[in-house]
Amino acid sequence: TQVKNQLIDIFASMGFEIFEGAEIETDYYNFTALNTPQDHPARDMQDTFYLSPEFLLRTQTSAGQIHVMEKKQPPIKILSPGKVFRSDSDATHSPMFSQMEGLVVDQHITLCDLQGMLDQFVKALFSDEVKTRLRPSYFPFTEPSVEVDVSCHVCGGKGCSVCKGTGWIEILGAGMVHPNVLRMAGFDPEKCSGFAFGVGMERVAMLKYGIRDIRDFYTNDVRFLKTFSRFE
Ligand code: 2NM
Repeated sequence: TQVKNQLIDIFASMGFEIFEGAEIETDYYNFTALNTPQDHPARDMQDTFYLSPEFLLRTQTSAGQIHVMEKKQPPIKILSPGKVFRSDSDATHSPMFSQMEGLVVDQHITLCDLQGMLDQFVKALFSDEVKTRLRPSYFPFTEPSVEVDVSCHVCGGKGCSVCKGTGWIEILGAGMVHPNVLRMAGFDPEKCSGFAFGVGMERVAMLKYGIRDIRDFYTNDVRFLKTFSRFE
């Protein structure tokens, strides 16, 4: 909750509006409208909790952002925090976790806008000394897609156990909204463009506070919870 509130504060100060969608979505909004075709591995029953052939537990909060794009005209600048569900479980993966996705759609939005905003974001989250690095990646709903690293906030980039000697830590995924996604939402990709990003909130909390096991967030061990009590 503390990390969620901090993330909301940072993005609200940049002018993002909060939109929390529904946890139950349709296959169309969670996958098809996000340019994830029927035979894509992300649709596999092993990853997704289906409630029926049509309904499922959303695997990403962007499902709700499609509803916003269908109802609103650009400029759109929204932030979607909330629970998401994936059939995956170990020390760094939980079948229920919290994601926060951001979406900006307007005329003349570029990858530079994304990079500049991400720079501001990580400086506000960690410290003014922290840098970002974009690596090419793949998501069905963005083109180009990038993975975003931050310089290690523990060693300053020299290399330590937290960054496994590399000086960099992966923090989020992002990219330019795919023209197919814009088109399906009713926009003309010749007239507008957008960027989007998604960050795992538990992952951010684990990095900031050195938490090693994501399951600690849901076990309700009072000794763990008390570490974060602030009596505010
Ligand atoms: C990510 C990475 C890249 C994303 C895309 C959209 C939408 F709605 F515009 F299609 N929202 N969020 C997105 C893009 C999410 O998460 C790792």
